[in-house]
Amino acid sequence: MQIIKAPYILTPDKIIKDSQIAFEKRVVEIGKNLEEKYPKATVTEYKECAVMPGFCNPHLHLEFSANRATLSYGDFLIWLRSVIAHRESLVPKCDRECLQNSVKEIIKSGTTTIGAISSFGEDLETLVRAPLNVAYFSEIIGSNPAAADVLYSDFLERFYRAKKYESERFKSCVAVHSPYSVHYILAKKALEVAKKHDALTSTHFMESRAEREWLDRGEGDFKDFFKEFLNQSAPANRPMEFLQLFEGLKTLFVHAVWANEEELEIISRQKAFVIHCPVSNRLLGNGVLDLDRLKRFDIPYSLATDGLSSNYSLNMFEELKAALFIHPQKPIVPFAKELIVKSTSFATDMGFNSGILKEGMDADMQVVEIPQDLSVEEEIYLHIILHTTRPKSVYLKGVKYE
Ligand code: MCF
Ligand code: FE
Repeated sequence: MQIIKAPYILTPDKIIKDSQIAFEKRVVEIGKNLEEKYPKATVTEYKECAVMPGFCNPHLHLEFSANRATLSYGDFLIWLRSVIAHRESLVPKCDRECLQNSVKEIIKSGTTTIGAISSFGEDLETLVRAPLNVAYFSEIIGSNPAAADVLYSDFLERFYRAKKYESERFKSCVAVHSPYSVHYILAKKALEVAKKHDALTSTHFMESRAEREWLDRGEGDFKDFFKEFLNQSAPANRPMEFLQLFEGLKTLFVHAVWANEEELEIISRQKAFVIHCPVSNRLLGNGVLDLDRLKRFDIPYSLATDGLSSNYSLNMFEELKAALFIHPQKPIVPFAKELIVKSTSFATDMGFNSGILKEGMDADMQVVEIPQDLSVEEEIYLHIILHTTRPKSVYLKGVKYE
């Protein structure tokens, strides 16, 4: 048994002052005078700190972690063309050591749960061995029906290979890349596999203006792209039919910046989630997600970094800062709290016993420093976002990460 004493414990939505948390692999109790109750426990006191759950980063692409400045930013199609031009050299450049360093950086920056989109299965061993919670999304992609059988069997092989490693902290999940890049039948078959295994699903949905124009009218920047690369003249899906494929599943719709009201209605009815990646959206020229519109449709959202293919960092503190500044109309104090609450407790929404500090939940926690001069208690969430670049310590299932 261990006990941490700290001036603040954020559960995350409640602020508990001058208290203690007793834990083994799981949280045993939060309260005062726990040392007397558990005299054999090892006690650590953190002065001027807050204990809170680790972050959940539900959408990243670890295999693209070698990118710093290879890929072009500013416009979605320019970026996509640069991915295609460099993919074959960029992905192998992130070898085992690069993957492990990325995971280390993710944990050191306070993240204890991730949703990893795996395009090739190269990151499987690293993520199976890593000590954090992983929703491992094997990705299916391909709009050419002639290649569908090969792509589907390759997807199945990766999904079932990951399935062998399932545990309470590792789940094999399904990612359908997007409505413009996956043939309807291929998407349908992959999602039937997800249904059969009750697996979480994820898809990039309505990320760019180009995607909107192409799927609605077969026009825009994607028109030349599909002609050039795939000799394809019509979109692979109608957005509403694509969305209906996710009926009965638990889905993370990533980006959704350009989703229309009809589509949000379906996402809401499916009790699905929207994953907001503000830095990625900015770098790829995709605009800003309207969070108030999501609220009107009663759609829950959470924050993610996306991969280093469209971000300079996998640190959630950076993403939270960006979110604060990219939504200037949001009242900053309650919005800062909303950002911290969502990006920690989302681990629970993803089906892990993590993301909230209470009895019985896994002790996946981070300890962050609190400015000594904090005068208004409710502003603690804002000051954590503003003043933290890295937590002081991170605990995974009760074990301190060194
Ligand atoms: O989320 C970003 C932007 N949107 C789409 N895809 C990706 C992102 N970051 C990496 N990707 C991957 C995706 O998984 O890049 C490839 C796919 O394998 C793009 S399609 C050639
Ligand atoms: Fe992505």
